[in-house]
Amino acid sequence: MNLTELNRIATAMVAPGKGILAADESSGTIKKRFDAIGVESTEANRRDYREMLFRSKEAMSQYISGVILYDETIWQDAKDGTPLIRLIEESGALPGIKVDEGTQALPMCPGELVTVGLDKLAERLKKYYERGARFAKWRAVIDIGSGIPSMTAISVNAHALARYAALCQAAQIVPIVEPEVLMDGDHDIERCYEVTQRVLNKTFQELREQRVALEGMVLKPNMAISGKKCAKQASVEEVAEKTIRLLKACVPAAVPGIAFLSGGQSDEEATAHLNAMHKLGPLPWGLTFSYGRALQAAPQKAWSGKAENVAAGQRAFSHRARMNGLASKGEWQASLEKKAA
Ligand code: 5MM
Repeated sequence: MNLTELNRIATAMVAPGKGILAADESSGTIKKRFDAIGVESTEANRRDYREMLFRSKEAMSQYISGVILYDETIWQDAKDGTPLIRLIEESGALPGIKVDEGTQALPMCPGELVTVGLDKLAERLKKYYERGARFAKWRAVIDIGSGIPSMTAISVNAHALARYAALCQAAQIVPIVEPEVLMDGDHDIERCYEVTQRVLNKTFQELREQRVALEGMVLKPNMAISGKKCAKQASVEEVAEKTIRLLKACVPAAVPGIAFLSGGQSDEEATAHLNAMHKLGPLPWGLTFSYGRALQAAPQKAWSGKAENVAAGQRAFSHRARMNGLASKGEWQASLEKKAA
């Protein structure tokens, strides 16, 4: 393992002004997204959609540091035969790959999930590296509800995240470690804070025990935020203040960067929260976005599966990427959204 190189990649992934595009929707998830815009989820449509994103020059060259791909996409070619992964490399962004194989019910823990995909992971990582992937992603899902999460679910998911991270580093791939505490539910921000704290503490304990080099990884956490159905929604300032307090308490400064998931926040909320956190600096790590929905909802709608809408889709993507790029430096203002509208 070359830790200097892992650290260089991890640092580039969270460079100020840039963030990560999570375009790693599995077949089931992309179908849901396409259903919402009335597009059939065929291999050609998935290719056309992702090709549109990766050929968005402004977004990709100025605001996107890396793209998380799904297995199908990393092997897919653009319409003109160029591998999609080459489009990403040519734009200057780093290609990454989702390597978890989704979740399964956790035995003895009703309503809880464990992420799977460790079997043969070493072999898969080797192939992905040869194809050009320089970082990977594994997502653990922790739900908040009555009596959950259990410490069992937190432990097994943290253990798997650390196993994955160690295998990545051994394969010279930077692991994005994503323990997502879901924002579905009616819990308040304090409960989210308390559960996320337990999850992060356990995750870093496992990472240390399994000898993962913190200098060669990126953390992808949720923010400390009110549940979607909570009657009292915390303000932007409260989310920012609590999230930074939580991360400072749990994430060692050796970690080069933190890149948030958006988790179901609206596009603008996700941008405003990141921006507000940067007002609370200086921060010990790079802090940016690794959004899926909050970067793609607008371009998906603008594109709607029509070739004549490609330019409009690219404009919508570039706008969101620029807004989040500004937020990653604390330079975003709500008025910039209005001007664009
Ligand atoms: C793009 O969504 C990713 C893939 O999800 P599935 O494996 O369920 O298809 C997801 O892992 C994503 O990378 C993160 O959760 C962040 O996405 P959001 O939409 O929460 O920013």
